[in-house]
Amino acid sequence: MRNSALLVIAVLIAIFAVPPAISVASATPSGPSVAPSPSFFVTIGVDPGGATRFVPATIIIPQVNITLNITFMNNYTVGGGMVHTFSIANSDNSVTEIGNSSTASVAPGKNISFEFHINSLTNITYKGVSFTPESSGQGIRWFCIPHRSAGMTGEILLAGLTGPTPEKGILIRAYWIGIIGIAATLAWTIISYFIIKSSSGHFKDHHEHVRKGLP
Ligand SMILES: [Cu+2]
Repeated sequence: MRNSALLVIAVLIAIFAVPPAISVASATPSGPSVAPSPSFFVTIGVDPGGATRFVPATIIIPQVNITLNITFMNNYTVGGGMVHTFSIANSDNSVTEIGNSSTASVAPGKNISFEFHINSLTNITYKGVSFTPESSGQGIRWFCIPHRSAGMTGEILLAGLTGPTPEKGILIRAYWIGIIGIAATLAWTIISYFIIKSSSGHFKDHHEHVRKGLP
């Protein structure tokens, strides 16, 4: 009887102790979104074949309220290369807020680094000035001033808006599969214990056998 009491206690401990451990593990991926204001570093180059386009032409940020630090490398120098800019316009296209200075024109073989804060996809802060950036439809448009008409553009997208995030579904599914698996195992252990205990006379006399030195 003392054994079965111990078993019940062990089962109860297992049921109540294991789920929190799993939920802590499954909650971990949501940690970064709790972080106040992280920085995100990206390097953008130009087409290695000399075409007027950015490579890559898409920046996917993991969240808004993030400082985006961009290094733009004008890494095509064949035949003297071309001068490019990395620019973001105000939403009414009247003012080019980022890149509207001589230092934003990047000569072949040179690169520039700058950063701005993305408060939301419709509000960014650059050098202390907040404005609504030109939209690309889903995100923020950036472009090269001399080659915009030739299609030298790019966009900043928010990860959650560009497609489904299957990771979360898998985690929740795995969590429930784990819980059901643990519960089934425990149930089967308890059932087996009582089936064996009630159907076997041998086990009832086990202590007596041990005392007599029998197997
Ligand atoms: Cu250009």
